Amino acid sequence: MIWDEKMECMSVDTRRELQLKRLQDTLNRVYKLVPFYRQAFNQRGIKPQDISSLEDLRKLPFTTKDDLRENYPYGLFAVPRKDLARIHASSGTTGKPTVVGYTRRDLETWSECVARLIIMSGGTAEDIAQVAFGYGLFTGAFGLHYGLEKIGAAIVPTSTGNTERQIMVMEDFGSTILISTPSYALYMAEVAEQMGVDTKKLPLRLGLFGSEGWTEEMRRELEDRWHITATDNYGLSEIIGPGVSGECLYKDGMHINEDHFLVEIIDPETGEPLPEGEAGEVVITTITKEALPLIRYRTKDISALNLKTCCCGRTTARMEKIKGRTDDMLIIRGVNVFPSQIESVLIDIEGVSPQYQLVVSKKGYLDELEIKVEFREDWFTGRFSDLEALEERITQKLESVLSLTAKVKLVEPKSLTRFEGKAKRIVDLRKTTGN
Ligand code: DLL
Repeated sequence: MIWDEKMECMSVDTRRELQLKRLQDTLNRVYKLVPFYRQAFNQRGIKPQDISSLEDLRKLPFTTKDDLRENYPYGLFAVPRKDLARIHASSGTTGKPTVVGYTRRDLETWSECVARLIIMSGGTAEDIAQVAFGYGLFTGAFGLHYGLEKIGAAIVPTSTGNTERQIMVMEDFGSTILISTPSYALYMAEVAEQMGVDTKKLPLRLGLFGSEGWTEEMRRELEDRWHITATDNYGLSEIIGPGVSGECLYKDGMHINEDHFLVEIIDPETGEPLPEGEAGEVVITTITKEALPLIRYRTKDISALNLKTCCCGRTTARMEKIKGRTDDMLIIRGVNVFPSQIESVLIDIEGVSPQYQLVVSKKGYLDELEIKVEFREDWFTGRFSDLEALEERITQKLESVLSLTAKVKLVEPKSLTRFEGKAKRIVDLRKTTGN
């Protein structure tokens, strides 16, 4: 099923006309209403009317997270306070959060965008959807909540945490959709197994996972453990929250809601746009947002575009699963590696569980990586030599697939920290180990 056939399946040319019109409207608004943008455009000698094609987008300046921080909390808003209907924020690991605002119409746009992605992953009005994202300033829970409401599904707003209770609710209420981060879904599966719940017997049939990176291997793991179909969806608070893009059941890239967001892929070093298929940094321009329109926002997420029409009939461009973030890339002895590449290798090795932690430290001038990974309980025979052999196998596989030299340390099942929201798999000791 398609939620908004007109917008999701329109011809590419018609969509481009609509996008250009909406882009021009947005530029006029920000130029008039947001001093930050007026100044940034003036500095480059650009007036909104100079943008006469979508290709002209590249003439516009980027917006970064630092710009939002420097204008904390409301400096980039384009509406008066009285027109705000909601304020959310993204937590951020240090300092102040990034504050984002919505008008009534923005909330309506948000619901529509999320409704589309729920329908495209196979959700229906008959479903009972358990929302195990944290309700609060985080956009994940409310965003999915509104989309579910829009399509008429029944919502079970469990929020995060109290995992045994989550499982009990899932079993007793008969949840058919689980909504969470992939890492929390994995933890929940472990707890369900511990509680003796047979996941095969549950009515759960669909998992809508997002908000953090996860690999195809992790998808397989979650689908096997829960006996569900798992789809990916992407978004970020600054742009709207969840609802920027999502997978249909072909699971071949995430359909972008292109009538609301223009997505470019750029070379993060030079800032130049990259052609279809090439991986680079995702840059997003909002073209319908009222409260917080953003021009060429640099997300730091790495993906590539696919402009071909999908087998599902939607004509919207798709973005590949996020490969990592520009600020998450590790450089270990000259080898560039994303945590997702390490995850792909680990999960595929027999005896290894998908629970891992990457510890980065500094020895002299070199970065060193230690990979702590749990072995599987059902694999371990009790022989120490088996553990040594497995460590050796992992080390070799990482070398042969990624040319990565890392110290591998197998740890006991359930010994690493579990996560209820976004997983924190990298422990960076470099700041504390000198140099
Ligand atoms: O995580 C919005 C969201 C909520 C998306 C629920 C999907 C589902 P923030 O907390 O602002 O917003 O974090 C945004 O999370 O820049 C990515 O680095 C990462 N991220 C979000 N979705 C995905 C995904 C929400 N599907 C940041 N795959 C983004 C990989 C993702 N990373």
